[in-house]
Amino acid sequence: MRVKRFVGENVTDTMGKIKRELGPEAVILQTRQIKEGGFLGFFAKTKVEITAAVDDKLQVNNPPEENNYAVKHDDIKRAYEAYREKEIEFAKEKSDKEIVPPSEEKTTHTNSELQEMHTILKEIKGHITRREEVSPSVPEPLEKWIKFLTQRGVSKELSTSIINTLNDNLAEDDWQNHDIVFTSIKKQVIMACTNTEIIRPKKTKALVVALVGPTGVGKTTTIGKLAAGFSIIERRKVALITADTYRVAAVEQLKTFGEIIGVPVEVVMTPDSLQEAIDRHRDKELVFIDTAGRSPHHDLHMSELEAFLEKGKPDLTMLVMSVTTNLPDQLLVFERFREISTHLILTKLDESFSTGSLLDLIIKTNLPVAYLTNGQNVPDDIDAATPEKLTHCVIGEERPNV
Ligand SMILES: Nc1nc2c(ncn2[C@@H]2O[C@H](COP(=O)(O)OP(=O)(O)OP(=O)(O)O)[C@@H](O)[C@H]2O)c(=O)[nH]1
Ligand SMILES: [Mg+2]
Repeated sequence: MRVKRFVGENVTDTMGKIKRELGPEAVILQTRQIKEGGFLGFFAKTKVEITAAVDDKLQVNNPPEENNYAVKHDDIKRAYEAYREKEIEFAKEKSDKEIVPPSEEKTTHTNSELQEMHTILKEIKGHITRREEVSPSVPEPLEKWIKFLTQRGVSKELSTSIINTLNDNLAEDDWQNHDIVFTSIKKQVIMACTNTEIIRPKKTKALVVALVGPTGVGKTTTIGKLAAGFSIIERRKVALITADTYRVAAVEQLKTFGEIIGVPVEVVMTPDSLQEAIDRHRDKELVFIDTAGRSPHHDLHMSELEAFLEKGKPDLTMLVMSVTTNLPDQLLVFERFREISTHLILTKLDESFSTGSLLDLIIKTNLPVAYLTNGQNVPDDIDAATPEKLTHCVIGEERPNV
């Protein structure tokens, strides 16, 4: 293994040097900004220092053949990994230093939480009573299909309603025919999942897209995937603005990531500066706004977010939700974000075995689903949402043995 430190005016420059000297297999170990030159601390120039390493057996002395893409796929992955490492380091430092908030806020917070839970419980109870009163019973041969759907994560209420609808349209002779029943369920699910819509940038006007949602659901990672995909694969002019002022230490690394994929990154602290930053990027085709994760229980944080969005006026505001969150919590989140959300992005599909609850979520929110993410790898682990992919998540691809 050969490790070497490179210094340059900017990241693109320095990455170029690394590639020329160590070849495309070089791994970035660390990226940081340093001050060089100057006198008594004044007039020093900011430079970029990158420490890179290469396995001696892999080192290529000849420069790699240039392909159409200025940036290699692995560069994006490595740059984003470096950003994430920095962010995790920062989060750890922050939590080590964290002081417990004064008890007053804590009590209010818990009270409002309890109140919301109480309301939801009441709603659920009312629902169950109503269902017991009016729901027609399902014929015995079809009951196992309700079990199949609930095991996939679809709520009992929705599973029963799907099988009841199917019962209305199916001849009694077909109840035992698993292929016919499964195809019929699939048809219903596809129909419920038709509302999908991806981002379609225009050449003539910058499309401003904000990602919002609770903490840790994958907003920043998804923006990384989208920004890399649109700028490198689709060759679109992209800018990234982050309004997440809680991660000051990670911002430099995010900028580094942006530089590598050729996307400017701006950090804004106030709603006014968000508006100015968007105006500066009117020449782009796509402007992504990353926002800080917001707990739906925290009114002050929600109002801050709303203030940013009022000034930024994004064309699309995508509510990011993880499928690993349980349905009642997802619905609580949706209630808090519904006024500002235009689309849904569903994340962490790779982490859940019962993704059927997304059908409940899609039906209840009635928002178009834009993307599905299925892993931590930037830029690969993202798919445009389609009715077929959503259906696959809900009921699987193969007919089950019920
Ligand atoms: N398994 C899996 N992990 C993911 C996915 N998307 C994001 N993650 C991981 O989830 C964690 C949080 O991701 P972030 O992108 O920082 O989430 P965020 O919503 O920006 O978080 P905050 O800014 O703190 O609100 C990271 O470890 C990501 O790698 C996904 O589709 N699948
Ligand atoms: Mg984030």
